[in-house]
Order: sequence, then structure tokens, then C-alpha cells
Amino acid sequence: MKLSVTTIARVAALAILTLPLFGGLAPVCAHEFKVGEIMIDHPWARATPGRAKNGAGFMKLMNHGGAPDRLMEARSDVAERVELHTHIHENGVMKMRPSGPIEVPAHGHVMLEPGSYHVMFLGLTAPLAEGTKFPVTLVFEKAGEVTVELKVESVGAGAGGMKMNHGAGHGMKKN
Ligand SMILES: [Cu+2]
Repeated sequence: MKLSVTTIARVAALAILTLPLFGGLAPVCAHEFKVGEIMIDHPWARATPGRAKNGAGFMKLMNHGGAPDRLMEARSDVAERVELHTHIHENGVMKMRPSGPIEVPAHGHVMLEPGSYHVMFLGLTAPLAEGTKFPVTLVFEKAGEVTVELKVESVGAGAGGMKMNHGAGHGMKKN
């Protein structure tokens, strides 16, 4: 079979045209999870220093659906208890408290990030070591359950210039 220059050009053009299609099938970022209409982008946790009892996890929750959904709970073996938390300002002091279900707006997103919503790990069974990963199961009201891997990043990761002793104060009040 003879391949004319035109044929080769066509094949090449086709390859170039279809490339983005295949690229589109694979997640842009490998650290991304999906369940139903919900996409979980870059779930991560802060590394915890030696004797810290508590840790926190963060991620971006995106909702591609036309109806709001809610993150109802999170589960993990890394801690005795896992809670959904938020931060509130009280007399100029930032405090954490259970947030209840976290709403993910229709065609929108919500950030779980330092200083805001987070997944709280209370009573860590082992320190969260930088560079490791651990599974956390997220339960959404509509989309259902999905297990994601949290990447453990440095102790100061994502602080955004805000100084906060995350985790301190919890055990004292609750136990
Ligand atoms: Cu907390």
C-alpha cells in the first residue's frame, strides 16, 4: 500500500485533532476523584508533628450537577473520630467547631481549606507523615460514598500567611 503525502497529512491531522479528546478523558490533575456529579480535587492533609493528637484534611469539592449536594460525613481509620469542622470568629479569636453537613452548590464549588471548612481527625492513631497518603471515605447526600486519598503535605502547607495552631484546643475541650 502506498501512502500518498495527502494521506499522511490527513492521518497526522487526525492524530492532532483527536489528541485533545483523549487528553480530555484522563484527569488533568491525577489527584482528582469523582462520584456522581461531585468532583474532589486535590485532597490533602497537613503533616502532624510528633505527639499531635489531631490533624486536618482539605480539598476542593466541585458540583457539576444542577442540584446542590451535601457532604454529610467523612470516615477514616487514621483517627478515632472524624468530624466536619469550620472556623468561627469569637471575640477576635478563631475557633473550630463542628460544621454539620457542608453544602456543595449546584454548578459550583466549596473549598475545604485552612481557616475554613476542614475534615478533622481527632485522636490520630499515628502521626500524619509528609509524603504519605491515606484513604478517607466521603459520604455525600445525593452522590453517595467515595474513598479518596489524602496527600500529606508539610506542616505549614497552605497556611496562606495565617498563623493558626490547628488542632490545639480540641482535645482539651472535648475529652
Ligand atoms: Cu477542626
